[in-house]
Amino acid sequence: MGLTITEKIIKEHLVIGQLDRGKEIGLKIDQTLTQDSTGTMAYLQFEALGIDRVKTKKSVAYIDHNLLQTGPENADDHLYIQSIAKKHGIFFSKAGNGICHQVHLERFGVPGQTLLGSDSHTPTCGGLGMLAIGAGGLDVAVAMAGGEYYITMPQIVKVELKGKLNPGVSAKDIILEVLRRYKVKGGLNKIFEYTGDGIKCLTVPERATITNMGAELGATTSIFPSDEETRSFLKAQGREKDYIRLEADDDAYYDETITIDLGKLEPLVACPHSPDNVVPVKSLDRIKVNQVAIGSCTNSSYMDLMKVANILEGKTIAENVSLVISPGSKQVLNMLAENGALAKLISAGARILESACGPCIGMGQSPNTDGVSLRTFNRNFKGRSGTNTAKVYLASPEVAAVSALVGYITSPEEYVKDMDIDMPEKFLINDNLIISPAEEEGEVEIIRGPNIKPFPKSKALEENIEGKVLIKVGDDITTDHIMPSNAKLLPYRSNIPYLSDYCLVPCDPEFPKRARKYGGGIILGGFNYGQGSSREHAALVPLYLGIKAVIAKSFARIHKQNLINNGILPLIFQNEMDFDSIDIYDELAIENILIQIEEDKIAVKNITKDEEYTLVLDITERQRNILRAGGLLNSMTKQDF
Ligand code: MIC
Ligand code: SF4
Repeated sequence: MGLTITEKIIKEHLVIGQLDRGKEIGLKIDQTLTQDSTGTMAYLQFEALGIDRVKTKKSVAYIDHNLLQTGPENADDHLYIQSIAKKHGIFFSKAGNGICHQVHLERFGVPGQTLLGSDSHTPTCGGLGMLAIGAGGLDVAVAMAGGEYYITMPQIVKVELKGKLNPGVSAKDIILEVLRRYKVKGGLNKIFEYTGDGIKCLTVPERATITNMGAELGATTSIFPSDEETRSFLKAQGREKDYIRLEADDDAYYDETITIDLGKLEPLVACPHSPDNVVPVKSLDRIKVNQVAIGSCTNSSYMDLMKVANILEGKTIAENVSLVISPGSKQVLNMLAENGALAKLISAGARILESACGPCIGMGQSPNTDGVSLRTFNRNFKGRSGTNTAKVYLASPEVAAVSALVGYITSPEEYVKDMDIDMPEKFLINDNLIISPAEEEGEVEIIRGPNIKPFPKSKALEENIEGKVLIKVGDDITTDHIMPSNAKLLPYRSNIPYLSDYCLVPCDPEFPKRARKYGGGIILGGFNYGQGSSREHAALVPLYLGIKAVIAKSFARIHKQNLINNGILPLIFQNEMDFDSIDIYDELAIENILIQIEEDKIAVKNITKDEEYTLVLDITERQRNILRAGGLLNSMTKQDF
């Protein structure tokens, strides 16, 4: 039988295991990326591994998230990352060069290779045929040190795109349609492979919009073939030598197939507060917008912003709207500046922000109280914008630009007839903000600011686990709930003690105090606990607060691994109804865990209620060993590399 694109890449990179669906496999990683909000921690962990030079083909450290400098913390952390990069063989993309995923797509991604990034939107590079996966910082540190990365051999979903998009309908609507069908939990342990005649009309940046936001499905990743479109993109980026052709065999086996008729698709919007809450724009009833934000790693490419410039040309944004635009990279901003499109944006009333994540992660531009913000981003979780009462809608750049003019969320078809923006034959290439590593590691001194505090280390698994249930939360709790991020907190990503005062506060402001009072305990969660970001802080901070186990109905992929890497047990209910029997403050006990961990089933006693439940520890032998040792770092020795 033939192979899918995913299987072809996995076969080439398989170090451990086989192409058997559902079984654990270890992959060799060719490239890594980090960004500054997860990077400081990832490099502290890399240092703890004691490796001199990275062993990957290419590793890049980006500065793109923590760019508001309201105190010295962010600038200090950036200097730390820059010096680490120089010393250990990592390319360094300075602040101002752009969002990691956009820049990686433009300058580094290679079809057929593997990429591991300490950011959940790493799958962006799937748009050019790369197997690109998001992970916790420690997993990325291990990959930089030459260790393999483990995933469950996923099921492969074929997404067949047919026909051609109508004017005003774009790549964003394709991924919103997939989210409408699969929801935020539907992609767990799946890879979405795009194919069909419809992909021919999608440029690489448009494909990247789709693979980027595939992260919201909870999928392992998403991928497109590498074809003539990919070749033209790489050629226009001066990198044609990186091109290889890569497509699925005709007789490849897929676990599921879905078809999307592009001609029938209409402009869609994800309503508050989840990216899968998708409806047609036309079904909304004149929703007045206060803010329109265009940018983020999903929709800030040259073509996206050229469309926006064309829509805004010669017009003025509505009186009630604040329009902010953050171009994805220096390349994009530079090209818009040179061809005059930037002037069109400015003249229409746009507020131009630097090339960075910005409002997407609450780094400024929080909407007004109860405000409606329409964004081209990928996440609209409650509070993520920095305003708890804000209502955030997600849509394409076309919808955003037209709505900024009209003042209401508006379907763009009639405003954007014949607006095909061609991909340039040559992008403007100037890599002067990418700093190469030093030839010799000895030459470089590491700069450590006072904000960098040691990270917590877990201890080997104890005989018995006892603790109170410190919080009970519902379904789809995101890492933004567990470890919120905003302009005030992001500067402390290298300071776990400081962050610990904010853990799970959006769910219950008393949680950190309670965790301290009882010297730690247990978290109780619903389905899809830990969805969203890859931030390891959502495990490191609970570890610091003494959390020994999280019991949930199910876990999101990256967060589950982050818990294991930090020695916290991720347990699921065998019988979901047991969730209802347990209350906050109940005292739970798991006895003889060192013996119980040999099996999948774990018995837990509710001492308060005198009940017993069966929990499931759905992990591999390798993960069991990590838990026994008290986390990944404890379980590794130099021989592992
Ligand atoms: C996000 O979009 O939530 C982030 C900020 O990029 C995170 C990484 C982080 O928390 O630092 C992600 O998606 O992994
Ligand atoms: Fe940055 Fe937003 Fe993309 Fe995360 S989702 S990498 S915060 S632009």
